[in-house]
Amino acid sequence: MYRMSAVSHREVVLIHSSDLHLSAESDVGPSGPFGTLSTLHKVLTAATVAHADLVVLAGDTFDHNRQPSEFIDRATRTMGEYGMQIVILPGNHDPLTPDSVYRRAELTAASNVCVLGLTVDEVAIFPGLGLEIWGRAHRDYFDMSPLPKPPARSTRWRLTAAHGHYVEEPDEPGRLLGSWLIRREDLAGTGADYVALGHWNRAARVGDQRINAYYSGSPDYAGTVNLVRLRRDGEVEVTQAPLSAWGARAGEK
Ligand SMILES: [Mn+2]
Repeated sequence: MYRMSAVSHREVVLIHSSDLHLSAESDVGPSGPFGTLSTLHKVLTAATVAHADLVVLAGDTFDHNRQPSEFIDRATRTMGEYGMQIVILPGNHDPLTPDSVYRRAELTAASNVCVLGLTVDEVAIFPGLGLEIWGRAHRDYFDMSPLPKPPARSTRWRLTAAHGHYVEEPDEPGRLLGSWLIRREDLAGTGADYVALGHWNRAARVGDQRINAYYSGSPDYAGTVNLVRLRRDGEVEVTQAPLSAWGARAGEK
């Protein structure tokens, strides 16, 4: 039985981003469709500015799993430098295959980085925040359901992370819908206080009024991250926060 501790009654601040598509290629030429390490710096600087307790990266943090070890090390080091809790959901570009970037990284050594499906099972629990994050990692490149039936909630706040494609009208006959589908009822079924979605480049709220389900969009495309306040009174406040310029923190490299 979970007992709420006094600390769980303070406001919890989250930054939600996704689809950074970090790739070593981008550091040696025009960045093209890929994110650079500066994208990661910008997201984590925005989290620092917002005094975020936690950062959720809802999939496709890396563009593909064939990153050189040196690049993975630099990204991992960057995540370690910022210090706040970072929860990563592997997406369809960076799934937990045997050669996954996450299996090759020294991520478990960085205590502030949690990879759903790897360093924990499907739920990461943060007792000090009265919060848990449930999410199903992509484990290969095949279709899967990003939002199956969730386990029972064990903390005051329940967040869900999912990487897939939201479809408003799923039953149109003959329409090709693609993979990793998320439907309105899947969102409502999570019963979460906030659903952090990834896979779309643009930021958007989806589903209906029963649930706070948002795509953050890719930071390079949207120019923003989602700032989520889990307020003491139980309300959930979602806004888009601009990316801060990389280097806003003194001495940042
Ligand atoms: Mn994706």
